Amino acid sequence: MGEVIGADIPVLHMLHTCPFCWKIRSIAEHLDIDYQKKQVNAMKTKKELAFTDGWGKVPVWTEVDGEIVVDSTPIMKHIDATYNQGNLWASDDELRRDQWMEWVDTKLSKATIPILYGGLFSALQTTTRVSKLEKFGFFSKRIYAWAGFPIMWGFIARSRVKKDGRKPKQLWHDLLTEFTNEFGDSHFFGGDRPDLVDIAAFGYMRSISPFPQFSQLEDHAQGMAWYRRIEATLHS
Ligand SMILES: N[C@@H](CCC(=O)N[C@@H](CS)C(=O)NCC(=O)O)C(=O)O
Repeated sequence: MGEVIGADIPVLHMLHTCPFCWKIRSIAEHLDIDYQKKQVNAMKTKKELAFTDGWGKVPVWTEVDGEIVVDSTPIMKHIDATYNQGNLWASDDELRRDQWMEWVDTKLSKATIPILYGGLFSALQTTTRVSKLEKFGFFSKRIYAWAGFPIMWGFIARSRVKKDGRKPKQLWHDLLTEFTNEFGDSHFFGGDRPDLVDIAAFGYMRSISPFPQFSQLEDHAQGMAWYRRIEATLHS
């Protein structure tokens, strides 16, 4: 979309409930970056993101000079390098950082769908909430909330749950335990301060926060203590 070129602050094309977009919103709030959010129509992502040359997914970050950056982790690294001298990505132990970044992007990203859509009631509750939070046309909003989508998502989520063998809540609790145990007594994965791995992990977890299922994560004491510490660093 040509309209974003020439904006005087960077633009984030996003969906409100997209976990990858919450990573970008979180790093931008952590670094206190002034940017504009453009919520795309959930039924027309390909069309509204035609300017990305076939990428077609959110998040998309567009700089003031028109530079377009896609894919959430590369966008986070770009933002850190451009606005923060790369301090969040810098590490004394790059192997550990890279392994855990990969862990976050595979394990945590895959855990979001089962908790939101893993049961039929959950799927219905989630799609109804999504239809309120996202931009849709009048009719597609209703179709999205009540027709095929809960069933389709429920089906995808249930096959993931079945494959994993654990209940979605247990999966999240195990992942939060594994992640927070990795840095033991430190406040963050990054040590005294959150680094890019912390903020990416936080972004995935935060994407559950608009939904009632978040309460299932709130009783993981160690995970929530870490989550609240990161939340306290955000400028919103
Ligand atoms: N690897 C990408 C994944 C982005 C992604 O899958 N975004 C979804 C929304 S949560 C999307 O835009 N899907 C639209 C589509 O695939 O058509 C990232 O980390 O940014």
